[in-house]
Amino acid sequence: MDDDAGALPLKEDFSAWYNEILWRAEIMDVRYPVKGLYVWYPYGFAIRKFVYQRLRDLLDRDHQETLFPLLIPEQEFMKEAEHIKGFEDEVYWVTHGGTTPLDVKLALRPTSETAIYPMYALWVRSHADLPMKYYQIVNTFRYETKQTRPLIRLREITSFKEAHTVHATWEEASEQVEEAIRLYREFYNGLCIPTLVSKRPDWDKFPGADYTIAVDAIMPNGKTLQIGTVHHLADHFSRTFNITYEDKNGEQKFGQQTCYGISERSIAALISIHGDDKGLILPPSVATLQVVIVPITIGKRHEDVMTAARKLHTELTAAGFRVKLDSRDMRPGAKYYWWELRGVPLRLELGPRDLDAGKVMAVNRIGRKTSIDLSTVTEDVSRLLSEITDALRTRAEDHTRSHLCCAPSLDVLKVKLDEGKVGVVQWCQEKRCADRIEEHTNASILGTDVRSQYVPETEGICIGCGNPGKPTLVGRAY
Ligand code: A5A
Repeated sequence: MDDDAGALPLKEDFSAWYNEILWRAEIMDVRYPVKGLYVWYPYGFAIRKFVYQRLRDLLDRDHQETLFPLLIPEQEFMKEAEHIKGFEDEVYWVTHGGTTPLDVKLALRPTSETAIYPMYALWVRSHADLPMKYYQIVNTFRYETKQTRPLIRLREITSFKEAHTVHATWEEASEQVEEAIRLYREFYNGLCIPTLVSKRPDWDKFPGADYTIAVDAIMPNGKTLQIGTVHHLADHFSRTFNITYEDKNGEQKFGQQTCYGISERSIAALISIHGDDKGLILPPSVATLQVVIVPITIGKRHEDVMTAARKLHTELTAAGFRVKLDSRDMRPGAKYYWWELRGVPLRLELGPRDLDAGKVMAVNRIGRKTSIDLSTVTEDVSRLLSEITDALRTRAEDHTRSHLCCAPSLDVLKVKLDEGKVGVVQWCQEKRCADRIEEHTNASILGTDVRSQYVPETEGICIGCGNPGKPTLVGRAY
């Protein structure tokens, strides 16, 4: 990478910072010549690998991974009326094989309900097959018309995790919705990303769903990013695709379904929430490298120091850490800068004086220095890495807490949103009032039934009409 590109924009100028960090830290290259399609650099792809491994580990507890085709025949795609309405403007169509027009147009999946459910109709037979919980991690295509942004709004979503479950009853499906929310919370807690969980208003639910619960994060500029959604599909798709099972009494019943998805927006949130003016800060759990060793070699002590550094590298690698020994011929200061930009949580500086004292200097990515004993280095590194995790989590929680603001009126809400806050207001659930709130503030109703430790359960009157309201999140969303 170009090392002479000048200083990184300050994180205060979030949009500029975000665009720069993506290429400087080698996460995404945005120069691919198709709008909304971006390329993963190996360094960024390694972050993706660790993030998605955590997601897989969580799902694999009681889901099974599978893989369905990318292409969906038009007649399947067009079966569920609400679903079509929601997606028809966003679908890419394959119309030719070579120069021959296809008899049946094929959709590039924008999501996979209509690819998966015709097969579920064949697979689900009896109550003994239920619950069925499968997921896949695939690319999906959406012809987005809002401004595209790397990792945030893509036309090819490269890392779309979608789970699709079938249950015997509506209640069991709704319990699965709760389970999926617990799972997503655990996932994001592992990434030190605080979440706001709420029920989307009816007009904003997934096309074809009974209801949608969304997970949002507050980005550094106060905008919200939807980083996951869980949908109760009831029997809307099972009726269309004829997914039936024989119950215990020998009767045919329609399955009750859920689906839930997460994309590389999880990585956009990870980068944005933790980074600082110097660059990325990666939580150790998903850091491409957790520790970098920088040898400080002067004159005739060069070999001594290098030998000790190699030994340290071997020892930490054997203990299971992701470690790099940076032995490039560069000034130590330039190496510090390089690895700070790339978010490595812990740097070990080893010089002749440290070596003589049996020590190594540990500097964490948030600026804390401690001299640790070479004899206890694995325990100390492990402790220092968990300290960073705790510090990142606390910092992100403080950010979330300080960006949530109760607003007792439309005018106060507008002021708070303009200051980059997310509003907690009372709303009566009527569309009429929602329109008023959204128009007055140029923001969106994110959801009600807010489940968040950061949002108190208050009662009050709707800021639109004065009738009884429910706590509701209002934000400027990506
Ligand atoms: N089948 C269900 C799971 C589904 O498609 N749900 S969804 O449309 O809400 O998408 C799931 C998640 O993918 C969203 O919550 C959002 O975090 C992410 N997502 C949606 N469109 C995206 C896009 N164009 N670019 C990046 N991520 C996107």
